[in-house]
Amino acid sequence: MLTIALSKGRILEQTLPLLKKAGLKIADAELNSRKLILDTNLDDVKVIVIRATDVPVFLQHGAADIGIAGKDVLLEHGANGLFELLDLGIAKCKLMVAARDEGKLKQSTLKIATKYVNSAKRHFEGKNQQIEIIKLYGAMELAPVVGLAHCIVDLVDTGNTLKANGLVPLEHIENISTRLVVNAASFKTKNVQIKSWVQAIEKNL
Ligand code: PRT
Ligand code: MG
Repeated sequence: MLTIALSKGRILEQTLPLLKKAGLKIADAELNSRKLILDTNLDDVKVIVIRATDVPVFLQHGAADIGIAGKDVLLEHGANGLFELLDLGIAKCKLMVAARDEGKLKQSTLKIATKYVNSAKRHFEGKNQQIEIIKLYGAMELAPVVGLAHCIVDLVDTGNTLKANGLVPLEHIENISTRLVVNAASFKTKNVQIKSWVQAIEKNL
């Protein structure tokens, strides 16, 4: 049995067609049900659809063999004991520092609102900048506007959300896309099965 953990939300929508091309189909009735473990057209493959941030956790504990998640989530989690096998090239964006203007970054202690605490720390430690992190779970763009933080670290795609809130992208941290990762132990014990899936997906990218 092979268990594949998918990130729900925007990544899921773009992942399903890739799986379908590789021969793995999930019926709409399954997707629209409230079931957490979904049957597929293959007896030996099941799919779980969970929050993106939970995907590396399930994999690390061996509760799933293959996972699909954003590089942002994997970087933030650390992804120890996981192998990244494929870049699916979907849900692309950039992890960036943004503020109302460049001057806002010139602080002895820079206040940063973000859900990417570890990635933000790594970025600013590399620049020897003293920081204070304010952990948020969403609507990061609001923080500089209401004076909660000097800047944010967040994902940027078109830049429209920043613009709509009077913010500008200032520093690039990482290019982000969706990755296929595997649990290292599964990769040993289910090597043939995993490799054939990875090749089937890769062939159709
Ligand atoms: O709801 P939950 O908290 O579980 O997660 P979520 O809302 O973050 O999930 P979802 O479905 O939005 O998917 C998130 C994943 O998609 C991320 O982990 C990335 O890997 C990927 N991704 C790609 C993005 C974006 N592009 C993106 N633009 N995730 C979020 N955004 C947001 C960004 O945070 C900002 O608010 O879109 C806004 C910016 O978009 P632009 O186009 O206005 O710049
Ligand atoms: Mg969401």
